[in-house]
Amino acid sequence: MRVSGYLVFVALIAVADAACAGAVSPSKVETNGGVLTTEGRKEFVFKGRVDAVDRGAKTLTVTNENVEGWMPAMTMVYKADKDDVYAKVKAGDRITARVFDGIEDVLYDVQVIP
Ligand SMILES: [Cu+2]
Repeated sequence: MRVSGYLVFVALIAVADAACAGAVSPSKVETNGGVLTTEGRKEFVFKGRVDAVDRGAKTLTVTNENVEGWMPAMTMVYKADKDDVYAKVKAGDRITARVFDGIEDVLYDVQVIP
């Protein structure tokens, strides 16, 4: 059990790295299953512009500003922590969100900037 759990963890990190490098496929990171939790992780403020919303795949393509210590400015595919985000956010919106160290492709508490 310990070994298989570790392998799952490594696989998830590999997927996150691929997403950060610009891969366009949606992340497989499972945040609701307790595999990657935000507990104890350093939090950062994320700001960006939504380029596309895929309501079927449940992903957001966002061009983010540099987040010092988390991720440089880039355009990549993110998942939201809650499904209602895909209905309320549209291309062109500017957003803020909370993001966490070691979870590089999930946006938490997404807010549209009025
Ligand atoms: Cu990235």
